[in-house]
Amino acid sequence: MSQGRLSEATLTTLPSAIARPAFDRAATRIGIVHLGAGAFHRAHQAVYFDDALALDPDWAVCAVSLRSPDVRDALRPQDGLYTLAILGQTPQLRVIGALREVLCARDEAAAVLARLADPAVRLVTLTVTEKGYCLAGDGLDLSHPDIVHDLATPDAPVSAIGHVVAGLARRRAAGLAPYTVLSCDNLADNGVRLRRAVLAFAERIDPALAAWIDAEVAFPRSMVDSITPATDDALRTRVADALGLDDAWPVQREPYTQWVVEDCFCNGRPPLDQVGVILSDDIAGFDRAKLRLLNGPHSALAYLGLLRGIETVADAMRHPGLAAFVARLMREDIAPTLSVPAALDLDAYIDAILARFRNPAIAHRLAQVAWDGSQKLPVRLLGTLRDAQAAGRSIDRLCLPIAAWMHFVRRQAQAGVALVDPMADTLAKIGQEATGDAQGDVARFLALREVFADVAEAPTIVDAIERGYAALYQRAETAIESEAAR
Ligand code: CS2
Repeated sequence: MSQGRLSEATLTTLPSAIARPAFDRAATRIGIVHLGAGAFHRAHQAVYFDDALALDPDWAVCAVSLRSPDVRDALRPQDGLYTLAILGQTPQLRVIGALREVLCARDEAAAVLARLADPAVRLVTLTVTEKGYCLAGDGLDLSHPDIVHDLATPDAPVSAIGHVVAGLARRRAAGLAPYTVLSCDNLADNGVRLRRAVLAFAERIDPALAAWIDAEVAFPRSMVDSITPATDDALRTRVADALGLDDAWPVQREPYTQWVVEDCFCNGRPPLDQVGVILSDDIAGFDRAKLRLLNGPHSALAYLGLLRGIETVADAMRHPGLAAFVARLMREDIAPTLSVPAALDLDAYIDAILARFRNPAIAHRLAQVAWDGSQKLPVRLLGTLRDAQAAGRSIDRLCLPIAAWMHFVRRQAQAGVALVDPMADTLAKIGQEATGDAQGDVARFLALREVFADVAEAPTIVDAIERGYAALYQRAETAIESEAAR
């Protein structure tokens, strides 16, 4: 890389085809702290905030990584600027200017806490992934090491929950209004769960603070959607060529993007309704439909596709057996479990998701979707499975991706490949001990109550997973195709 670097100073040299911030960055104020400065935030919420800043300068973003300094180190020399590649039929590049500050909490703790206590900050948003909420079942996992740490030293938090509470405690002590806390992660009822976790934490360090949070702080629910493959060298090169400048960490996503937010904020909000966000009083139907119909099938494609040696979502959709399987899974097994808002046309929604999965312009790695299976399966597939079983419908197709996850874990463990999963050590042990005997192997996985809860107590489900596991063990191809054709 020998050319110049993207920054405020080089912004004016960009070719005219590259869109750039439509507002005066210097005139903006930081009004949002975002926890979890990963690619999804930068390709999704930050883009809506970038649009909103053209209408109201009060909502620039301070993006915080809780642990890794990588985003801070990449973006600070670029004054927070980075490129978004929107990859559809006609690719588009756009430089995003919404991030005015990028911090790493691990080594800039005081700056993060000061920002959370800044009266100009009125909104805290989060993308910390499922595991970042430190939940066990429906509530806060009080035995989680990060929570144990933060309860012992609430002024020096490491977890997202600890940060949210530490900031609120400072504001209350200073007589300031609180901020709204907005979860943007793929969890059903994300705001409700976050609120419960925050209150449980606050209750243990200061019941009066908990009562204040309970009365004053809003935790809207939200549904976020845009397929965002991890940044790779191909993207870095494409961006550098088009900009004539290096960008240490561009991000990419598909053209489709959706954000539905419950309209309850306790301290003002950006003009989200004017930049394409759907504000609604009842978003429960939207988030369930998205989790079950997009994320569930995504995970199914990941585990079944990886067993077949396929690398990307689009390639999995080119495999006739897998494509047919996933379409039937969506239409016949998942859709009937949903009660959706009148505004949502389920057939059209399913067609659109299948078309998005087929998008040949993005290389979305199945291995990326496969991360954190222990956290994703419960919210994406197990609820559907329980509902289908309770309604007396067939559950065989729904059990096949679950069996495929077990095989995926077994294969990685036996090949000595580390899993990306907060339960990696436990899973590796189960995977190594697996012998191929369906009953024994499946029983060891189902004993993970944190993942499967009461599923192991439903004999028909156990039986269907065992049959799926045995069929996949013998021949993945035949198992997928016969389920697709049933
Ligand atoms: C994917 C999601 O990686 C995954 O697990 O299922 O990140 C998915 O691409 C997004 O939720 C789409 O909105």
